[in-house]
Amino acid sequence: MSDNDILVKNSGWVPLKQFDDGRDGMLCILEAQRDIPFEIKRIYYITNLQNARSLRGKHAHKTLWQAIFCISGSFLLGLDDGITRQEIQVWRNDQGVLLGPGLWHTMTGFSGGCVLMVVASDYYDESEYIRNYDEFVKFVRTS
Ligand code: T46
Repeated sequence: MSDNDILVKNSGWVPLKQFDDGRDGMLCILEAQRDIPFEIKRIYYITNLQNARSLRGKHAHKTLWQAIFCISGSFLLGLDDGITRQEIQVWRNDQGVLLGPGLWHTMTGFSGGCVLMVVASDYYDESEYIRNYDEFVKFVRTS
């Protein structure tokens, strides 16, 4: 087991196909139901993260599957499945992280110029979020 192994449930690394064209740049490709294990219904991205003290996430989803990619820079992804907690440094733009249901996640420690992209299995639905940690613990214990 390496320091980089993802141990929490409903997660894991999502490697992408990449073509390194040297000084002409790097091409990364993401295909639904091939590289991403679900049908993609929504894509969003997060920019203008001011500094390492910026904080996003602090919630879990009841049913949604997502994969998060760090297109530029780096950040720290905190993952908690109600039993196991871990923190992962995400910096490779050809390798995302799967964020499945029942997984409390936080994003912190953003480097300058960090840009995140997320692909999601469904449209935005606030009723599908769990934003309270105690509710999250009850949810994972009963599901
Ligand atoms: C997640 C992490 C990785 C919308 O109206 N539509 C959308 O598709 C999204 C993503 C957000 N919003 C609204 C809802 C809130 O009023 O934008 C506001 C901020 O959303 P949220 O607090 O969920 O943002 P993050 O960056 O903390 O979390 C986002 C995703 O929302 C979330 O699903 O897992 O990125």
